[in-house]
This record gives sequence, structure tokens and C-alpha cells, in this order.
Amino acid sequence: MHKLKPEEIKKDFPIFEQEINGRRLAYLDNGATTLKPVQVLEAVYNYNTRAYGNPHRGAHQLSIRATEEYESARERVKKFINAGSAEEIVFTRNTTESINLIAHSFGKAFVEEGDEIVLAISEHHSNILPWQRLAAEKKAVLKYMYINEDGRISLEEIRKKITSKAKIVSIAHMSNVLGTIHPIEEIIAHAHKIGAKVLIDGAQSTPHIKVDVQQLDADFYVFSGHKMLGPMGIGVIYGKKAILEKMPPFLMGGDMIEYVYEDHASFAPLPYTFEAGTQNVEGAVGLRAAMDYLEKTGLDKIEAHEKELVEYALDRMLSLSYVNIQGPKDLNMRGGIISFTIDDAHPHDVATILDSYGVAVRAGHHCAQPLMRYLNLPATSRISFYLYNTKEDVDQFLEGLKKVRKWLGYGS
Ligand code: 7TS
Repeated sequence: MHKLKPEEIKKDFPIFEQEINGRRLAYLDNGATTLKPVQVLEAVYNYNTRAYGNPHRGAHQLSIRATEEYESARERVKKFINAGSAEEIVFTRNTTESINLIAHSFGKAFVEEGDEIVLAISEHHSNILPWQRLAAEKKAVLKYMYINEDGRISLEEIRKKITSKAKIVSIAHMSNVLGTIHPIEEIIAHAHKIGAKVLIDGAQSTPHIKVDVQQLDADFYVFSGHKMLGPMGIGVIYGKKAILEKMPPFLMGGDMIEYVYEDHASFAPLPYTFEAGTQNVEGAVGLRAAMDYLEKTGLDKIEAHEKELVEYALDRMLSLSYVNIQGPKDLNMRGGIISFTIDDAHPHDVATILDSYGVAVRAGHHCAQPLMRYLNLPATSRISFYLYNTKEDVDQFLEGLKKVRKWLGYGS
């Protein structure tokens, strides 16, 4: 396998042409959102200047072209994650909306009093709050799988928490705080054995590792375009057709109907049942271009490149006595995310000091307060890699990191 050339890749991303605080930009906040290559920007521009219209409506050329663009983006998503059919791909605004839709509609159709909904303690709030509401509405029971000291969920924990009362298990493929890649194959196999469905939150995984939803046998797989070089405001649900067909619509309105009468209506077939109102066509077109870019680059290469950067960064961070790393130490169990704390320094101060070195990192609870409480941490700082990051970015980060304690008045 040829190695990725991040310096070449960077040239496709105009945002790197500017300096930040007088330094080259070391963008290490890819877990929050990713930057856009010209190929994505141009695809959106070309759509808006050549094919813009409201899809699925008019007989005129622009509407027809917009419909073709939108549906070709759906086909692209289907191929990217190897779904069985385009009917199983629903466009949403983001991962958050995807999970809300499923919690609402799957919950309405399938969840009853006393049923159990199983999550992991490391979930993003987007994969907790919709289930809390469903549990309250249906008098269902919310249960959590807890992680061990290494940031992992053990097989015993999976078997203990996913019992015959479970209706749905919802878990991130990769934790946005710890970088842990959860054992979703084992979770899916076990859940299916006892008759529960599984939703995988792929917000942090789809951009970085090859996902094959049929091979995984996930019932639902969701993700956001803006974390994989695409535009904000476009997200995806993959759902098995046999399950989606039994779920009622989430939003009601135009484009998702078949016939409407004064007092009732019938609905359009999949996937349109779940796409009410005018959709984000330019977002879908941008996502299609992003997927083209990622596949052309090679997801296997991207994954290997990020592993190399994590190893390079972890080695050097671990040699600093005042740096504490969260999550698995075993590289095979984590993706391109490292959360850490520095003795005597608040994570927000760390992020602010790093910013003055041109290094963009995230600090805070990372929308995972139950995990933070479980780990007994108020917050962490986090670096997260992508295909355009280089060892030079890591060195720039380390340069700033080594100055943090001095800035705050400590000796070293
Ligand atoms: N699930 C996971 C695992 C996430 O990491 C995020 C966003 C979401 C869901 C929500 O995605 P959205 O596109 O709907 O907002 N995570 C982060 C993060 O770690 N820093 O900023 C956003």
C-alpha cells in the first residue's frame, strides 16, 4: 500500500493558505468538523450555477437536474457504505437529527413499557437525549454499558447489559472523547441473538475507516457530512428496509406524501417517507464530492496515516510526566483521537495557549457529560487527526504543549 502524502493533500484545502496568529495552521479539531477541499467547494458551486432547482417537483430542466444530482448523491452514499439499496439511505441534517428520527419513529413503532434501551456511558449527548425522552414517554428503561480502565466495553459487560428485555442498543462506533473503537461486531451479534436492534453512531468512524453496513449487519448506521470533508447541514441514516418500512414518518409535510385528504394522508415510499420539505440538495452534492475525494485517496491509507500520527504523538506525549492520556493505550483499539489533561492546567487554558501557536484543538466536556462524570474529570483537551495532518502539525502542537505550564507560571 502506497502511503498517503498529506503535504500534497493540504494543497487541495484553501483554508491552509492563511496564517493563524502568525503561524501556519495546525488543524487538530477534526472530531468537531473537517475542512473542505476545492473539489467539494467546486461541486457545490457547479450545482448552484448549473443545476439548481427544487427536486422531485417541476417538469422543467433545472428541477429535473436537481433531482438527478440529489438522487445520484444518494447512490454515492449507498456505495460508500455498501448498503443494499438506495431506499435504505435517508438524508437528514446531521447525526443528531438522524438519531432523533430513529428514536422517535422506531420508538413509536416498537418500544413499549418495560422495554430496555441500552447505550454506552461514553455516548455523545446526541445519542443520549433522544433516548431519555423516549424512555420517559414509553416508560422504558435506559441502561448503560460501562467502560473499563482502558476505555473499552468488555464482552461480559455486553452480555450483562443486553438482555432479552432490550429493544434497541445505540452506540458510537468510535468515541469522540476517548477515540475507542467499540466492539460493535460483538455487540451487534449478541443483540441480534436476543432479538434487539442496533443503531451505530458513525459520526466519528465513517470519515476515517471503511464501513460496510451489510457486513456489519447494523440495523441503523448514521453519520454527518461535515465530519468527512462535506458541507454542514447534511447527514445520513442507513436503515434496513424491513425496519424502516414499519416506522412512521418523523416530520410531516411536503414531498413525503402520496395522497392528502382533509383529515388524513398516505405517505410516499422509502426513503421519501422520512424526507419532508425541501431538502439540502447542495449539501448532498457536496457530500458526494467528499466521498469521491475520500475514496480516491483511499480509506485504508487514511486509517493507516492517522494511526501513524497517533503513535507519533502518543509516544511524545507519554514522555512528558505532566501529561495524562485518556482512552486505550493499545493503538489497535483506538482511532485518530487523543484526549488528555495537563497537571495544574485547565483544558480551556491549554486550548487557548495552543491557539496562540496556530494549533486548533478542542477543550471541554465534548458533549459527553455522563462520561466525564464517570471518569471524574471536569473536562479534557483533545486532538483529532485527518488525512491532511502531518508530523509537522504534531510537532507544532508539542511545541505549544511544552510551553503550557510555563505560561501558567509553573516551572516546567
Ligand atoms: N455522535 C458523535 C459520536 C459525535 O462525535 C458527534 C459530534 C455527534 C454525534 C453529533 O454530530 P452532529 O453533526 O449532529 O453535531 N461531535 C463533536 C465533537 O466531538 N466536537 O464537536 C462535535
